[in-house]
Parts: sequence; C-alpha cells; structure tokens
Amino acid sequence: MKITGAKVIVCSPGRNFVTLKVHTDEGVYGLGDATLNGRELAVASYLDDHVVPLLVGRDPFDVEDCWQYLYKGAYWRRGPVTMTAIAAVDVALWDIKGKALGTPVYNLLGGRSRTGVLCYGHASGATLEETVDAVARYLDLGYRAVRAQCSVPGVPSAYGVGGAELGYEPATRGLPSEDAWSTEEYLRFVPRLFERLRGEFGFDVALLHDAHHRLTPIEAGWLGRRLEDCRLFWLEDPVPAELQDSFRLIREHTTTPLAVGEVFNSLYDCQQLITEQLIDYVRATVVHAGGITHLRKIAALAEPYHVRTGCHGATDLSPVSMAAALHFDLSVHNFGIQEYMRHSADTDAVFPHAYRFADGYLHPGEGPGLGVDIDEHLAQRHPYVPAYLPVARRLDGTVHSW
Ligand code: EZ4
Ligand code: CO
Repeated sequence: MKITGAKVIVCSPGRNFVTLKVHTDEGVYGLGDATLNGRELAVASYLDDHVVPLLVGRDPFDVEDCWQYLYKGAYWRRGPVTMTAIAAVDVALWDIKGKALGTPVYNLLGGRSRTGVLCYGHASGATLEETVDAVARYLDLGYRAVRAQCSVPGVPSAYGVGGAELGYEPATRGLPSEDAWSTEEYLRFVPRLFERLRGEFGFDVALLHDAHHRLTPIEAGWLGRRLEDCRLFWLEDPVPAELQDSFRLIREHTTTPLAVGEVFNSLYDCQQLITEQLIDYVRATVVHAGGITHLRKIAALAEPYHVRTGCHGATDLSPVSMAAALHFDLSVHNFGIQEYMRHSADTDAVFPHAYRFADGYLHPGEGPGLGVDIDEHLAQRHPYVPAYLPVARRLDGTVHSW
C-alpha cells in the first residue's frame, strides 16, 4: 500500500478544526486531527507546505518509521505546531491500518484493557447555586465524574464558566478578549464551592477542578491542603508547568491528586514530573503530543511510577481526536479518566462518529479504524473564522496566565 496524497481540511462548524485526510492507492483513507486552538492556520500550513509532499509514496503501515522521519527529519524538534502536525499524520496512519486490516485501532494497541472508558463532564455556573444545579444535571445524565467550575464573586469571567450547553467553549470569534483575574478572591471561594458540592452530593461522585495554570506553587499547596477533606479526584494545572520542579513544592504541602499536561507536546515535558512522582495524572493528548505513537510512550513511562492518564478532551479537540483518545484509553493499562466535552450538533454532523456515551462511560465502537469520518461537503459550508482564547489580566492590569 502506498500513500498517494493528503488533504488539509480547515472548517468551522461552530468552532475551528483542522483535519488531515491521507489517501492511499488502495482507496482506503485515514483521518487525523491537527487543531491547535487559536493557531490553526500555522499547523495547516506546516502540513500543506512541508509535510504532505513528504508522505507521497510512503507505506502507511510504517507508522513508527514515519513518525521518526517527521520528528528527526525536520531537524527542529518538538513544539506545539510541529507535534500537532506529526500527530495528525500518525493518527491518520493508525486509522488506515485499522481499516485495511478490518479491525478497531484498539486491537492494534494491545487490545482492550477494560470494557468502557470512564469520562468526566463539565459543570459550571455563574453562582454557587447554578453550579450545584449543573452538577445535578450531569448526575441525571449518568456521569460518575464531574468537573466543577464557578464564577467567583468579584471575578465573573473566572476560567471554565459557560459558553455551551453541556460544556464550556473558551475561544471567541474575533481578536482575543481580556478577562479580569484575582487569585485572592478565587482562593477564598473555591473551598466553599467544594464543601457545598460534597454536602449536596456526598462522596460517590468523583469531583474534579481545573485551576488552569493560575496559581503559584505555594498558593497551589495551600489550596490542595484546604481541599483535602473534599477528596477531589484531581486538581488540574495548579501552576504553569514549564518549571517541572515547581510541583515538588506543591507535593510537599498536599495529598490532593494533581493532574497536568494538556499543553504538553512531548515526553520531555513530563519526564521529571513522572519519574519523580510529582503528579498523579498526565493530561497529554493524541493531537498535541505527537499522536498515538508518542502518547503510548508517555503512558509506558508513567506506568511504573503510578501515574495514570487523563487525556485532554475539550471541544477544541475534534471528534477525530476524541475517537483516537478512546482507542488509546481502552487499551492502555494505566488509564485514569477521559475528559469529555460534548461537541455541538454542527460539529457532530461534519464528523459522524461511532463512539457513544452510556452510564458514565464512553465506548469507541467496534468498526474498523477509528470509527470517525468527515463530511467534506458539509465542512465546506463552514469556512474558517478567526477565533482566539482569552487573555487574563490581574485587577491592576498585569498580564496573567489564562
Ligand atoms: O482551556 O481546551 O481542561 N480543559 C481545559 C480546556 C482548555 C482549552 C484550551 O484550548 O483546560 O478548556
Ligand atoms: Co484544563
């Protein structure tokens, strides 16, 4: 089998997505997601101008060799744009191999390690009461794990609130908006939120929270300790993780489980976090961390250190990524949980998919390959629209991590 060409499809069915469709001489094609929120066209160009010409004539079954060729062959290593582009090719090749062999991708990854993929949904509200109601709604839908975010008095645009019916959509059309931020108000409010949620729902539901890179290590240590009796499933992204060492300080102060890594693009971003057991869950994803091939290596490194996976799964990852994540999640032994934010009806129409939610678990389906397709005709009706994630500023105007 030979690759005959590949097409980059940019579309915006409610939000922007970049998709790579790899064609072969046997008529089988594969899909990969290449969406990098707010920097979509950079990856589209990287693929179109610099990667697609290198794919023609290659055997799509040589997945590892292709990965190494694109990674080492570029000379310039790592970085979100490069690794997202490599991920798109990698996932498309796994899809092709599954379709060609007539088996779901999870069978190529060692087979099933479990019967379903535990996932969590996103509850949020402008007030504490609204957030309580939102959590209740997820429990009614059968979720066993819920992330809770809430506007903070004095900080109405706190991360993770609103913008979609079952979820949270942070990117807005046009140039970036600016959100006000106050760590002091946030730290005062969050313990109240989780004490209330535990009082209301007890301890049978797993509760998660995303601090979204906004704290310092000592602030994160305080918050983690303060929340210990609320028994969070995890506290996510307590601090920006460029400095992996900073997690040691957090660990010294709290036993609240820590998750990090949705912005990681390689194993080297989490090597120290894993081998020094500074985190409990690694959130690297197929689309931003070099595809299934590289993510498996991150999971393999994590397994002996008791670090489990908790892949990013927000709506800026297309249904192609969600499908790929589910095959990975089903197969990898040290799976922890999968983030699941439902896509809009327009997005689901452009990307028909076999995966389904039932009783708090996701299932990738039993069809060959990834089990997801793209309706190119429909995609064309939703052209790219410039859209960006917000920027955060502290109350005195200083730029803060968003
Ligand atoms: O802000 O996907 O845990 N999920 C998240 C997401 C991210 C967006 C960024 O593109 O933190 O909401
Ligand atoms: Co997050």
